[in-house]
Amino acid sequence: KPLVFSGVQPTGNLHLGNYLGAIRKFVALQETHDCIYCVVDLHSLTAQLVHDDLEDQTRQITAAYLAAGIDPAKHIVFNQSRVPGHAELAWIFNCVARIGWMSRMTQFKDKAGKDRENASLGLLAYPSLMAADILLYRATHVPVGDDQKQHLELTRDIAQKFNNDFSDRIAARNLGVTMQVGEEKVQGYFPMAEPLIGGPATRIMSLRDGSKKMSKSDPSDLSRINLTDDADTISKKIRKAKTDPEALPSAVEGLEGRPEADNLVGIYAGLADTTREAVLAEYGGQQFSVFKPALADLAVEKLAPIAAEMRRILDDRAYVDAVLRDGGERAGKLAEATMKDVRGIIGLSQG
Ligand code: AQP
Repeated sequence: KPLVFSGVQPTGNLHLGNYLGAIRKFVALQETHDCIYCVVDLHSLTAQLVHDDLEDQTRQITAAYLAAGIDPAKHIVFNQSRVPGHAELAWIFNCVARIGWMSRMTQFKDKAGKDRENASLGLLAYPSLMAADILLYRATHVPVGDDQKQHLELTRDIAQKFNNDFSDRIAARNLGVTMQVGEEKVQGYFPMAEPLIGGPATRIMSLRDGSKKMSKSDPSDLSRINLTDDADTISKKIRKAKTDPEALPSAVEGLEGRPEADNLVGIYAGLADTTREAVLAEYGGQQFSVFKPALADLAVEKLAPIAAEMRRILDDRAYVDAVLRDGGERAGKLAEATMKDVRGIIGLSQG
């Protein structure tokens, strides 16, 4: 089976964007793939070093994975810092990647803002750690939201440079696998991991501003629906969501130039597991005064059971910790096999 890896940072309340863009896809992929789902706690240090409750946030994300339907017995669920190979491989990738590659990343530019000199070095190197997360397991498929597409391209660049720079040593140790890169068949140690970005909800936008991504770090809580919001809060946030005065169009082309309307239709389609076309076939011509309550009902119907299950799981902290410990042990074995190969390929003395 192809191997899937993905992760979520323990940096605050999970929101509908994280759920529709990532976690719901994680759940679906379990049927057809071997999956490793990580709570990337080392990544969360890049933007904020000191957290009051990093362990609890890590448990929260773990509970969300489990409540959404990820099976930790069939697949692997763990937190990144338990497996030292992530940091070790990231260091090696820091020496493979070029500073220019990193400083061109839009996420770095957005998060570092104007005061780049004061951003952490970790924020600049974030994509290198992400490449290490994926390639430590030689994962081939990575379900993510659209915002991570550029980082996945960089992961492929890092894999390709490593494969090229060490091609003779990989071949000498017989560690290469043949893979298709574009038109060409090439040999390499690390696979060219593919992003899995698809469906109607790859980039959920803020409810207050259709040009900004829904984000954990937006200061306005009204901008996002948190997975833990209760029914009244969800309804209120959807009622207050920014829209334009027009009725919904009857075809998707009519959503062009209407980012807020497009976003709400996309959210409905994502939650109902259908397409924008199907949503507009039902609601085209209707006012937001009709569509918004229907969307709120759907969001509550889909999210309330997950929130309730998260609360139930979080009541048993020992269970959540045991899931992470067990997942960490299993991930650690896979990671160590890769690191042994990598140390050998590079020539790091292990004798
Ligand atoms: N708005 C979104 N729409 C669709 N997918 C999204 N993701 C995040 N926001 C959206 C996807 O969720 C996964 C986990 O994200 P993360 O927590 O690792 O990092 P992030 O992208 O930085 O999340 P946030 O919420 O936007 O946090 P901040 O505020 O810190 O920037 C990823 O697959 C991501 O694509």
